[in-house]
Amino acid sequence: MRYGDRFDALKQNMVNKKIDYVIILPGYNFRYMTGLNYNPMERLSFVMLGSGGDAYFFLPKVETARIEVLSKLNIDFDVFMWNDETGPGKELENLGKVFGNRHVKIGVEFAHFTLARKDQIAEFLNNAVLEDITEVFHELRVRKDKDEIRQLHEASRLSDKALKNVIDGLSTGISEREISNRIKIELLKLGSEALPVDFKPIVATAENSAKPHTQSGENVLKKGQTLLIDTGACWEGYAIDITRTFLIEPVVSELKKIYQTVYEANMRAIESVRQGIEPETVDRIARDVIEGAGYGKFFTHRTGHGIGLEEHEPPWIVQGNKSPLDPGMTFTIEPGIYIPELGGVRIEDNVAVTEDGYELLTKYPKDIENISLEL
Ligand SMILES: [Mn+2]
Repeated sequence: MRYGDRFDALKQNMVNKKIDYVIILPGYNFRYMTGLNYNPMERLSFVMLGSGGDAYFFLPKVETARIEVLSKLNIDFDVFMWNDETGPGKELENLGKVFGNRHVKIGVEFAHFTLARKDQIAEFLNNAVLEDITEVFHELRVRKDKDEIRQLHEASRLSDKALKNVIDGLSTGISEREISNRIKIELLKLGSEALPVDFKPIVATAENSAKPHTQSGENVLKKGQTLLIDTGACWEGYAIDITRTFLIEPVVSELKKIYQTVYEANMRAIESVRQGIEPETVDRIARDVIEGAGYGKFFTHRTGHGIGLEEHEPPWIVQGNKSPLDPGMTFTIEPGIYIPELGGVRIEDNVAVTEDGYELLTKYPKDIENISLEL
């Protein structure tokens, strides 16, 4: 049912933008439209939708089982299948008869539609003009429905459990990389989908935690340090993005002051979330707290980004973004202070805008008592 709705919404958008067809390659937009999650690698595979409501799945024969899933979507479609012996050429030619020599405008996702793909189907494209539809999909996906919010809640539950299990088993002398591996193992044991991006989990101690997107390495956990963990489970394609910074006692008082400042920035920004507010205002609220404490120049990134299938997606919680927040939008609030030589603190939560305010998706405790560890 909801997939049919998504097809209708896309169709409407295509009509408005005078796009005749879209071609969607396997990836998160393909998954959003069909629920199918697979990687055909070099084999040419896509769905093509017409603004008149016609749909075509172009698949290698080895993916025949996908048809069964597609047939439950409540959408009408034709299937074009090719096999490894003959290659996709002949079937592509057959599909091309749908628009023939007409000068059609075809929407593709420029970020995924490589020049190699374009070359592969150059003859099929014939007189077509290609247009980027990245924004069209961002627009379709930015307001999450009830099911999507539910997937995020489930991903959050798994994230919290994995984080707790790892923290409970922590001791000094363990390397960042080992902590990172333990989190991955816990997440997978709990049934999380394989993480969609390989930069997570970020586990960083001491000076390393002062680099917002650092790599986990050989540094071992010691008393007096910060331990920053940025991770998140993935459920049905929807990934949570949570960061907690732990203080390995005893720590110098400046680290506690920094922690409390980031905590306050995080809380104030979250509490400001409601429909109609501009993202740049939310960013400003977090920034004001940090600037007020004298750490402004150490908060070196935007306050947040949207979460969902793509993990970093609109809405961007950043200065200059004046597009008001709407119910269903989900994003991170992740202020941080990063001081070279001393360490960094980031506290990242995920929120969903609701009709009457916001809903906090990440529940892991973040008050200073709970994140101060005696190891
Ligand atoms: Mn993030």
